[in-house]
Amino acid sequence: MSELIQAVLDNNEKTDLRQFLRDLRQQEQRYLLRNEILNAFSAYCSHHEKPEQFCHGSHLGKLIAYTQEIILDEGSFCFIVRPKIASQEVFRLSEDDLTVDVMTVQELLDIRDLLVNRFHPNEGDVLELDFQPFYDYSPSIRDPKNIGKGVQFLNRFLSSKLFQDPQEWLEALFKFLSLHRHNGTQLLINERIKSQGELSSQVKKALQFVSGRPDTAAYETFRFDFQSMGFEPGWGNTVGRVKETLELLDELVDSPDHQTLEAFISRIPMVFRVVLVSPHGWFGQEGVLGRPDTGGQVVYVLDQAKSLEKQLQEDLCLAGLDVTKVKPKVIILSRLIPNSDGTRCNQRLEKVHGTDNAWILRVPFRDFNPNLTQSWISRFEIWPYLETYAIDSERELLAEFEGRPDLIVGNYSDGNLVAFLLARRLKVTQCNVAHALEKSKYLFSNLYWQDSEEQYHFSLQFTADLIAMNAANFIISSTYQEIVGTPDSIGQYESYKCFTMPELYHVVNGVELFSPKFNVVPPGVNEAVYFPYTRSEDRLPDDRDRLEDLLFTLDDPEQVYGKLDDPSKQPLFSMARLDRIKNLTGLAECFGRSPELQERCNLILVAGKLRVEDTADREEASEMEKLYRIIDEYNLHGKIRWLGVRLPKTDSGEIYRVIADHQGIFVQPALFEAFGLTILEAMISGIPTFATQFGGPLEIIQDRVNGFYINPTKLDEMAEKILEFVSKCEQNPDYWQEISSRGVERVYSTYTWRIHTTRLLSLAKIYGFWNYTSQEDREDMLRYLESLFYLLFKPRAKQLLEQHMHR
Ligand code: UDP
Ligand code: LCN
Repeated sequence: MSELIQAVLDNNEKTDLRQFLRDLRQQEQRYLLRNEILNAFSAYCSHHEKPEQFCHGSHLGKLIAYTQEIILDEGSFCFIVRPKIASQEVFRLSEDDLTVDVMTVQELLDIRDLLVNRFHPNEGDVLELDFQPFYDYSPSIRDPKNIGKGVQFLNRFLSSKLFQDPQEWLEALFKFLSLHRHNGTQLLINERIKSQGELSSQVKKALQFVSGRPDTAAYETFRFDFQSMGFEPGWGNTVGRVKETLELLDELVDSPDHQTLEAFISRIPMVFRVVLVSPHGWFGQEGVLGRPDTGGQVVYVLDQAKSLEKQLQEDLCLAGLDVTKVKPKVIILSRLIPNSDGTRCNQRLEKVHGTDNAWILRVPFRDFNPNLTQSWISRFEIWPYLETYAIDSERELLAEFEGRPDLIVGNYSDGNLVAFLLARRLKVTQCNVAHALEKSKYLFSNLYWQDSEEQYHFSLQFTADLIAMNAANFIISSTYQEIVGTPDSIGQYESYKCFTMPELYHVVNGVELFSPKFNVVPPGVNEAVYFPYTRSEDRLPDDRDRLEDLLFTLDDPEQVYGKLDDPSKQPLFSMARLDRIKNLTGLAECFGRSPELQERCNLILVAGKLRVEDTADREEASEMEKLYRIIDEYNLHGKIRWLGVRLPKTDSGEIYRVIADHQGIFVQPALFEAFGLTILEAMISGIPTFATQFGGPLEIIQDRVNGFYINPTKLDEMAEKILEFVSKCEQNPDYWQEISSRGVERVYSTYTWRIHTTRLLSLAKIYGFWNYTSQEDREDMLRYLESLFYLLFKPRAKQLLEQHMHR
């Protein structure tokens, strides 16, 4: 990048640069973000009548395109440039003579502090957090396009180790295989095989033994012969399967390669008991969705639990274990809320519908202040309760499982912190799922953290995030951009790389984005509930009629606000919680500003609640007020229906299909959406979907192929794009159908729970093996993280608890 700035200076563009900087000085703003920089540059180009070629093709144009931030300091400008994904360069450009100096991360963080008047050099340095040295022990990916494909990389790395140093690595593999037991029963190999050398020769013998038998013969028929050779259950349920597994091991010993390694490790029966940690919010199977803090994460975890149990049963059965005896178990660990507001959140144990052995286990927060801890607590406030919650949960989990779990998956910042505490105590593989990292959701949340601390407590949340993401053995993200963003915008994890929490700490290296711990494993959608509207044989006509009435005609002020003048117009539909970021109000405004759209469509919103007095959540209340204001301001009466209902699961599936029956359109207008399950639900139901271009939808949808992107910050452009579709459908009646079918195809081919859990279990096993072989290398990082937990997080959490005690 220094070459690019050099090129600007060397190529007669100096005057433009100087003039552009002078224009920036005229502005009041001292901190410009990418959008503002692009707008300022485009204003510069038009003001000076610059040709198009200059705006985008000049060296200056390119430099501007890569610049994420500009900070105006006294006498100089600080440019934060992102020349490629996951990399950042910072330099200072002096105003007088345009000299360029590269800045260190420390200087950058200081200047950010200075900008908000929180820089105090005379009081000594602020605490600096740097996790990089711990990653120096482990292998790292080189090419940013391979970020998020950690396991492929790790398999290559491990298989090359097996190749280069077979003695050490085969010995490790042998010891690892000898470890596996379930409920006291030895699996895979017994004490008759005493070394790696013996294992290799016994594998060849066993292969000879099975090779004369029919592939379909059951494992039980030769179990005892196998045992006398040193082999225990776990190799396969039939001769064919046992043969394949032994061949994989034989090949791994002789000529290791990454595919064989992955295939072999993925077959080892080493996961029987899984914990999915999701403490905050209302976690239940009915009547919880659409409440504050309870959205996609609950849907995700419940569906994942069901699919995991099924996959575990299938895998263990294929491995030759008797699943009626070796019953895999999945526990969703959540919070017990005594004042449960009509939900089952006050029940300790609840079976997950449609499973044999998946449960919701609810553990209460300790009763520090019954006024608070007996009821729902916002995810922003729960930090003080998590350590004791982890201690209590450990006891309950050990009792429920009658042993330790094999895998702990954390969800969201709080669940990941609890997963860290549990995994550390129980010595179990830890996996993290972020769902949404708040840091990038709230603009300047770190720089101005002190101003919003009372409401959001980001100092606790971001510290918890840093601890948990660094501690995790592996992280699954729903999209690539969740990790490292796009060429234009930084990723959610990337935003933890380097940032300041003024007067608290500076993070100079918050997480290694090139670490193989990152893996993209998107979620799926519950195919029993959400399926194409064309599958009429699976739809209940009564439900359809009832929901049709609810959506378009029912006159019940308790549930619905608004009556449609013409219910036959094409419905624009959206369903979300009334969070500011979900931006349902933006969609209403977009609709309000477009008379053409109002002429051709109705707007139908499912948004949980109708009345401000029914919510304790500040954001929800203010969004409701805003929505009422917009309806009045644009006089949308007769054109909009706002359903204040929380739909049971089956209804939420059918509601999308009814919208599809009406050739409707689904719009997801969020200002940012980490992933967006409603998009999968709408697409699989067959509704052409318009979704925000900020976040996960950018990867789910391929624009104009199986859906459309919208920019929710440009309301008129958004209305135009929807109108263009509506007009195209009017001209070509097949167009709606084409997009509808391609949306359905997209979900079935790429976003199913089966793909997700197969991948997740394979990762759990490979990272379990990697964890086993690299445990010592991780210990110093874990000790550092523990120090942060006890010395930084815990005292702050205690302060918050004291505040709570006085409420
Ligand atoms: N949902 C619902 N009723 C509502 C609002 C949302 O059933 O009133 C469901 C919706 O069908 C989806 C989930 O909640 O399954 C929302 O997930 P998404 O990932 O779209 O967003 P999140 O709420 O997690 O931010
Ligand atoms: C949280 C979000 O904000 C959504 O974008 C995701 O779809 C959901 O969690 C499930 O991961």
